[in-house]
Amino acid sequence: MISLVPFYHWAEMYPDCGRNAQSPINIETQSTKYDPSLQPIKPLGYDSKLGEYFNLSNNGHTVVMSLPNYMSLEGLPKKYSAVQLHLHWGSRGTEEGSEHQLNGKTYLAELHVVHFNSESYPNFTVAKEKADGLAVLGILIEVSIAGGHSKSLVLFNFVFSAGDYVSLHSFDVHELLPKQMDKYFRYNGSLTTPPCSQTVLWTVFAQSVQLSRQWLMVAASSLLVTLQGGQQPLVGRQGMVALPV
Ligand code: SG4
Ligand code: ZN
Repeated sequence: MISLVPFYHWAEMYPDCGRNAQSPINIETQSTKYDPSLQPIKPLGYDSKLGEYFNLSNNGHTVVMSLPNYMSLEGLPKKYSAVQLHLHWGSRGTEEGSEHQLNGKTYLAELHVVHFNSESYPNFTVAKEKADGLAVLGILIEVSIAGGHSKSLVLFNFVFSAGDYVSLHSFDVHELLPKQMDKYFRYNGSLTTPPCSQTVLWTVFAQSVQLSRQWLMVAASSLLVTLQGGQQPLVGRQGMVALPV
C-alpha cells in the first residue's frame, strides 16, 4: 500500500512526513559537534543463540527480520529493546541505496535495527507515538573489492519475492554491526517512511560494513523485481548531529 504512494505525496496522507525533523538526512561531518555526554553503544544479547527462530521475510516493500526483546541497547538515555531489522537499497539495483548520506555520499545500502523504549512503554506500537519512543541504528553498507562479506547478510538472498520468508535457528546480529561502534552520529529524527513519526533517536555509525559485489548483484536483481522501484528517500533536515570520540 505504502509503496504505491510516491514519496512526494506522502505528506498529503501522513502529515508528519512534511514536518521539520524528517529522516534521513545528509550528515555533513564538518558541521557535527562533539558531545562528551554521549556514551558508546553497547548491544546486549545480540549474539545470543538461544535456539529461537528468527523470521526473515520479504513484505513486498523491504526485507524485515523480527528480533526478540531480549536484544537491547545500553548507552542510550533509556533502555531500548530490539524489534526488527530491515534493509534499504537502490531502485537501480547497483550503487545508491542508503537513506542517510555522509558528506553528500549515498552508500550502496543501509541496514536499520529498530528498537523501542522498553523502560517507559509496553510495546513498539505504543512507543512509536511517543517523543522518546524509538531508537534506530543505521549501518551504511559498501561494496568490498576484496569480496569479503558478512555471512548473515548473505541470508537476505533467500527472500526473493513478496511473501517469501525463512526461519533461522540462530542469527548473530552482531555480525551486521561495524567493528568500530564508538564513533557515530546522533540526532533526533523520524521514521523514514509513512507515518514518518518524529519519535526516532538515530545513531548512524561512521564506519560502514563491507559487502561483496557478487552478493549485491543477486540481492539487487531479486529486489528490483519485487520492489519495482524501491523506496525513494526524503530529503530531511540537516544538523543537530553529534560526534563522540
Ligand atoms: C521500512 O519500510 C521497513 O520495512 C518498515 O518496517 C519500517 O517501519 C520503515 O522502513 C521505517 O523505519 O527505520 N527506515 S525506518 O525509519 O519500523 C517501521 C516494517 O514495516 C515502523 C516492519
Ligand atoms: Zn529503515
